[in-house]
Amino acid sequence: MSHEFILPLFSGSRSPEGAKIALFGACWDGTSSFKAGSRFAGFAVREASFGMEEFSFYQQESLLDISFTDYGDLFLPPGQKERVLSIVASAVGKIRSKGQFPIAFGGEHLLAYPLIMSAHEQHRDLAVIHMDAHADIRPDLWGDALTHATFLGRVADNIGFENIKQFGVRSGSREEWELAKRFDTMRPFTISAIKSHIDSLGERPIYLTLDMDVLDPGLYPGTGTPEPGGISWELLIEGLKLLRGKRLVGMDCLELCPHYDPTGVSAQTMAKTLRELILIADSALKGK
Ligand SMILES: [Mn+2]
Repeated sequence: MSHEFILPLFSGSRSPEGAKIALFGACWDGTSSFKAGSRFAGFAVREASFGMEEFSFYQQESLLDISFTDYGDLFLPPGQKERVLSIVASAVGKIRSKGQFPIAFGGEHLLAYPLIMSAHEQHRDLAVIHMDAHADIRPDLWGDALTHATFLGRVADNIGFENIKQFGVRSGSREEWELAKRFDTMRPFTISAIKSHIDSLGERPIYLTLDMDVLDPGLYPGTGTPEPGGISWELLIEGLKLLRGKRLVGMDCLELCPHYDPTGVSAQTMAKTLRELILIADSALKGK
């Protein structure tokens, strides 16, 4: 690699067409119910990636050995929810049609809806793993059925609650609690719970949707709906590593509002989580 010009690690500088893994920013915050600002996540993560070492101590692998690219951020106009959802659906569809493994990052969790539906189009027996502080299965929020607090309920409308498991959830409405109990969707964020669920899926295709607010807000304050009592970084990474070599077919890593964390640690944390996710995606593609 040339050292004459510095670029962020996630710079889009690697040849996009030949890459096996495609990163892209999906940064929009139109239905954020509390503190908006995740539309700025893409720039913050790329800036943070300037300061990131490409080698992972956790997985003993280097990003420099992985075939990945960063397409940059999708243009998602503020407001215009329906248009934004269709832009995300179309973009991820194109990435899938090139045979690339999509990893979306950045904005509010509603954007996972078209991302998961696109995976489901290709893989009808899809299983969804949801890591989040929030249940996100409300029938509606303030009269709107399609928001960042309801998106997983809409996924369930399409694929069934029986194909969804949630880890780390610690906040929601009474209605969500009852739905989660009725369909048995929630598990604690522990290594044994995640492992036993993944083992139970066998060879089924898996989509991982990761809301970074699953972390404790003391570690990750740069998010729109911080929720005390979250997990540690070490536990997140150990939990994610259980997906190595499994039949993953897509991932997202969402809900960074960089401006609420002036230290920049939250953006660093998302960048480093993406490093780990890229390595996990690569191991999934290799099946080991
Ligand atoms: Mn959340």
